[in-house]
Amino acid sequence: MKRVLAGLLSSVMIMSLLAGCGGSAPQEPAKQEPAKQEAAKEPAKEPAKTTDGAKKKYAFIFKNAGNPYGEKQMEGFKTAIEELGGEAILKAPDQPTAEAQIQMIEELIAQKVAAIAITGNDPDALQPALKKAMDAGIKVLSADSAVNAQSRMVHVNQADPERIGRVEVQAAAEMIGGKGEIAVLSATSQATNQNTWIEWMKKELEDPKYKDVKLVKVAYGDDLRDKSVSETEALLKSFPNLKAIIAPTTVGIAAAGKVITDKNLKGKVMVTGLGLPSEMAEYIESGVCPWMYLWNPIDVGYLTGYAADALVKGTISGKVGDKFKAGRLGDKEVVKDGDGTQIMLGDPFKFDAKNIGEWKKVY
Ligand code: RAM
Repeated sequence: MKRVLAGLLSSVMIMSLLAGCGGSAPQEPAKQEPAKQEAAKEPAKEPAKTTDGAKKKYAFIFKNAGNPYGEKQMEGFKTAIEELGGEAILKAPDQPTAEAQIQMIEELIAQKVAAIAITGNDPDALQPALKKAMDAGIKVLSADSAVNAQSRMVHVNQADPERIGRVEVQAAAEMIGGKGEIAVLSATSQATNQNTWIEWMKKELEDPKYKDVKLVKVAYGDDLRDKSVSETEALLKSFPNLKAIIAPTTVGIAAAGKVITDKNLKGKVMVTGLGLPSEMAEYIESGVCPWMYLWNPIDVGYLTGYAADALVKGTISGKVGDKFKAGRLGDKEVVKDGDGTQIMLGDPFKFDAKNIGEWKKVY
């Protein structure tokens, strides 16, 4: 069942997203690269072994420990690496800082891993450490939250950031009847993924149809549960007329859901954003969060594992047009991303009272 649902995700998500948004469907379908003639390359047959016969090591560093979303991503990465015959090393610092990640990168360089995949806590601060890793022959890629183009060979992106940002504003505006104060509860102030989505939220808000919607604050809960709770409480205190909170982080949205529930503010302050179905089901079922979005974090990790292996085996180098087979996710292609390159997983998927019962069992 789990696998069937996970597999169904990519095929049903565009339909559901478009069908489920009522009058406020996302602006544009994601731009698909046209199909190319050349077929994707099969991963090399030989298992991921070093010359002395030991399994090659593939590392994944998440933002910080204790985040169930990060655990799902790392679970997908591990599955992929084990399917490929390698050894997965999963790491996450206690605090979501670049400094803590730099220390881990240094350790992994000393361990002579074959690849480092990282969900970056800062777009630029990791550059010296990641360049050092690449100079040592380690294949480096980012996933979920990008590092700058000079610090990586390719980025694994969950979905189009423009769609992610715009759809969250559309949801909040619809929930509050197009009028009132809204706030964003984000992760850390340096997180590349959240900051990019927030930029797109602000662009969406420039549309005159949102003239009565006012973004009063962007708060940062740092993807820490307690801080996200206290930041939600502070928002409610500072903005007594607040009508909605958009949390583009699974930790933030779950904290906001809890605070709004505990304070009996259901229906008065709406919660939406990006949430993990298993953590948000109770708030979606109760109506505190009428609907929210996400992608499959297990698949983000799984795709990252296959991309890391394709870099290690030389099937891809991270340049536009490179193709590879990503296990059960099928053929994937490297596309442009600003001055760097990326591999796209899919589209954001809408979770609401109708489908949350199924999805909460999956991730
Ligand atoms: C949190 C993390 C992660 C982000 C999700 C939506 O778990 O910040 O990076 O992708 O939320």
